[in-house]
Amino acid sequence: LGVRAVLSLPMTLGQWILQQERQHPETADLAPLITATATAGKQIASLVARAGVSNLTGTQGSTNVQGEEQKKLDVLTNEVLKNALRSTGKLGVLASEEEDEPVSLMEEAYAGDFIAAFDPLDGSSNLDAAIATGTIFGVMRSGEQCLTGPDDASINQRQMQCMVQTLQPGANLVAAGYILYSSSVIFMLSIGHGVQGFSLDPAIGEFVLTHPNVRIPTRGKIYSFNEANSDNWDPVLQDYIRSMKKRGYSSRYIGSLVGDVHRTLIYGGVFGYPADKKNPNGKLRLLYECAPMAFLMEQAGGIATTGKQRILDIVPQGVHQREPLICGSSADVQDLLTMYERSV
Ligand code: AFP
Ligand code: FBP
Repeated sequence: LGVRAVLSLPMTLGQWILQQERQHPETADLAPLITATATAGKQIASLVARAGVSNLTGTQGSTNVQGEEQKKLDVLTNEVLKNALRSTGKLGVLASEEEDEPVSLMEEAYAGDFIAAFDPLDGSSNLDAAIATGTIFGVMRSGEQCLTGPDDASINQRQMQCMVQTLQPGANLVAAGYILYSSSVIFMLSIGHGVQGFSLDPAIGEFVLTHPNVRIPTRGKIYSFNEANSDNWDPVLQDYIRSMKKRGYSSRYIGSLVGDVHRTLIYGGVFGYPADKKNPNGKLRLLYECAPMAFLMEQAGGIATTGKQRILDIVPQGVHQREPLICGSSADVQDLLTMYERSV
């Protein structure tokens, strides 16, 4: 490469973080968490790419608290991400799809007051067929009382306070994103100032800024729902999808949230995992699936709703609570919201 070509290479994630520290000093303390997430993402990308070779496909023989069979890589990637995040010294509590309860780090000397919620390997049921998977995460701040409870407060009381603080609405997120493991490894991130996308450059082993200031198209041409559930949807949603078909929309559905949301962010359109008669709250988990995706969607100019309520306004009652999610291009999602308004 000539000197000019080298100088025109995209900015690395590390350089971008330094730039953000100057432009938005209030976000500076997020830097270790973002760096640790990116490092864990590289490790997970390598594990996913080598899953077949390293005998890491298949199940672990255990189930998570939601009764789902855990894949070997669900368990392994949970450890990778947990270790990376706790080593920053910035976390007070972490909540994961693969942990029954939030894990308090307050007893550790090296802990901070951020809360992270994540799904280490979303879409893992696709893994054995080498289909796209992803990591999803959200970061919130905890209140000061987590660290500085009354002098006579026992460590258990403080831990309990921290657990309760995990149950914050998505509107309180200070950072959220996902890492997509597909034909490229892509890290989509927002720290509340738009959405930036970084691709892993295998030549240098770094994430580089390939999608600056992502804006979702106002309208797309694709809808993405599991139509096998459509007989159990409400009539308004059934009408909405019928109207999309009439208007020439195409259907795309991977069954891997990160892949389906990423395509929706880039091409526009609408992704949904709605409520249905069998699953009145849909399937996706609020804290570590719906809320981070909703944060990214809104930061990119899109909408994320249950159909009745803005996702980011929902105050979780439980760590693994499920909510319907419909998100994507503002005009496409607004069409559905208008149909719901007219139906009452
Ligand atoms: P797995 O992690 O078990 O593969 O579940 C993935 C997921 O939670 C999400 O990524 C998909 O959007 C959704 O499930 C797909 O669910 P259906 O199979 O019901 O369409
Ligand atoms: P592209 O290469 O244009 O994406 O087309 C892909 C394809 O030929 C097949 O890989 C795929 O199964 C099919 O088109 C999808 O077609 P449709 O858009 O009609 O669902």
